[in-house]
Amino acid sequence: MRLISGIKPSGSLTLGNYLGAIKNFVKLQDELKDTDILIFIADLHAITIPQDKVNLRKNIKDIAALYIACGLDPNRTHIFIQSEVPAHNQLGWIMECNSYIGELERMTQFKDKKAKQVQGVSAGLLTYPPLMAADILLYDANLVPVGIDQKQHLEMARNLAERFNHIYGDTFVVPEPYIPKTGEKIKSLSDPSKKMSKSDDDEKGCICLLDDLNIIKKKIKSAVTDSDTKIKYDLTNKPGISNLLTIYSCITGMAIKDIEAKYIDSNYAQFKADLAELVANEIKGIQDKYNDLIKSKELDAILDAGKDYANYLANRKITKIYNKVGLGRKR
Ligand code: AQP
Repeated sequence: MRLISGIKPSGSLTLGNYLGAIKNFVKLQDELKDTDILIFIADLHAITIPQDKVNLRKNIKDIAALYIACGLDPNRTHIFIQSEVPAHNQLGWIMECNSYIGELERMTQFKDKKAKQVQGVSAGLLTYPPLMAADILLYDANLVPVGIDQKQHLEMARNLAERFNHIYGDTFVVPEPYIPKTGEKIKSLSDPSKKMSKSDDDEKGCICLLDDLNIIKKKIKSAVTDSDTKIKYDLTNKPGISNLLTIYSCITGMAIKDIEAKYIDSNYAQFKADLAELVANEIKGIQDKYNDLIKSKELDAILDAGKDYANYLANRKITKIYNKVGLGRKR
């Protein structure tokens, strides 16, 4: 069994990335003892939207350090940077050549990002899913933990694997998504109708793992709720408070029903104050470890080891794929 997933360094990591993705990577790492685990930093995906090169480099290193600070164990999980494994691009191109423009244009994320883009929309934004398929299929990964918003891209990776296997013969493992039950979509604190995203310009809506702890508390205390007073999970009528309950549940592991019962006689201010403390405490632990790691030589050594292992697997696979497609000379 092999598990793979990644996060793109398109900004500073958010509480959404942590609760919807990284916390699950860690849980799976600890549960799936016999599984080979690869977690990468998807820097090639980040440049589908224009990035400042200094920020991009910082975000890449930050994510690597945060992966470990959040609990990924480099002795158990291979951590690497996508652009340091050229076979991702090689297979990405083959996947693009097996994708249809119509199906790419139908992807929700492409439509959303295209709508938000003020300047020209890059071709890379359209061909993001075939590259993501390559990221997964290159390693014959069975299991891909992602948030619900990435489910459509994963479906596309499955389709591309099946399409390729049909044309060229059995080559790829068809991957399964793994979507966590709670915390699958953490919403913006200022507009709970939209997802909390690291590239969101609205700073109040988003908690970054590297935010000052007092600012984190303030953001939670001023999160948008409603004019009612009951602490009750109701996505339609109380999206703000439902989002805060989801965050509370993800941090503590408590069931939403039990949290509702705990706060039955309480008010929003008390609930938010408690949640602010919980989140700040959790993030403090992460920041302490991050601060130790970020300037250390250890981080580069971990990324070098991850790069070597990923290149070893990926190069073996790409040779087989080139032979199946008939590219170059037989190797
Ligand atoms: N708000 C969220 N709630 C739950 N899960 C989330 N993820 C992202 N935001 C939330 C999950 O994090 C993983 C990494 O995502 P990504 O960086 O590769 O892409 P993304 O989903 O586009 O993340 P962002 O933060 O929204 O980035 P931008 O703003 O650049 O588009 C995925 O598993 C995702 O589901």
